[in-house]
Amino acid sequence: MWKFGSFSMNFHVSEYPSRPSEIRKVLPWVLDASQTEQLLSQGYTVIKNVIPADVVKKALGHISSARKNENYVLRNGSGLPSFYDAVQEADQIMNLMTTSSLQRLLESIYDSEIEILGGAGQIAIRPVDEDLVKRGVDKHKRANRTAWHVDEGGSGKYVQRPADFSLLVGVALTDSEGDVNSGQLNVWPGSHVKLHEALQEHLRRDVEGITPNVRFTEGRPDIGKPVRVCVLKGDVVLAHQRLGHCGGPNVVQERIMVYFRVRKSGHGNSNGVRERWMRGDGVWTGFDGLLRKKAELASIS
Ligand SMILES: O=C(O)CCC(=O)C(=O)O
Repeated sequence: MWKFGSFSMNFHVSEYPSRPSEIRKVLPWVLDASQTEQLLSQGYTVIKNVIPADVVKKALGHISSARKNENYVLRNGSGLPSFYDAVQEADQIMNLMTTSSLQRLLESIYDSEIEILGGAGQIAIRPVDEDLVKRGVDKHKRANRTAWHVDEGGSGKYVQRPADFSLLVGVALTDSEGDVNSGQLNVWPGSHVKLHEALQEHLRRDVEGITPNVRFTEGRPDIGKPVRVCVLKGDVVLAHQRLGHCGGPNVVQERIMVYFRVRKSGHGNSNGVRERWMRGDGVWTGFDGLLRKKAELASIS
């Protein structure tokens, strides 16, 4: 019994924690076996419920104010908003990474400190495509087999800079579930390996380094059928930089994601991941924590 003045209280103290399921709830910064396997083999995975609801709410409030104040420009072609740097670098956006367990989860994947390109998250809004709705297209139709892209390095050239980051990290601020097109990120499972090899082959053939860039924009190969990545607000999707992906059509309700482009600390150094990828090292070069987890899983199976 603990006493203070006239106030007294009983404390019950367990000898040791007895509910293992609670442990997973407070340790969400470690990928489980199936997430590890999916990330390695398919190039992407989803982690449920990573970002606390109040952090999501503050980010949404910040985005809503930025829209009211027109702190963005409309991108040529798509007409989608590109927010000013100050909006995307703001605490309400960066807190998605730093005040959740996300940063620690990423550090555990690389077994290293991480860097976030631009020190910012890209606010990606996909409104309902009213034209598609009016045309009454098949709401379930998958994206075209060659509609994918991979994100470029800072200069837009893979020849000198094969990629400035290694993981695309998408934080869902709205729900987009099910097999109806609701603006989900579309990904081509397994394409990270094929596209890494295709890029290496292209670079090997281009011995004089005269190709101005290797963007895979023209004549993109058919890399199969995409899948829609279904998420609820607060969930996170991780996708390897080489994974073919695209923003999917939306016939449901406005979809908002924040994308961080993340790399292992030292990625751009002379012997960093970027240079090792250039030399032909494998697509998981630098993902030391993930590779260790893979070895651990292999040793117990
Ligand atoms: O989900 C989206 O809005 C598109 C994401 C994408 O393709 C990208 O950021 O490269």
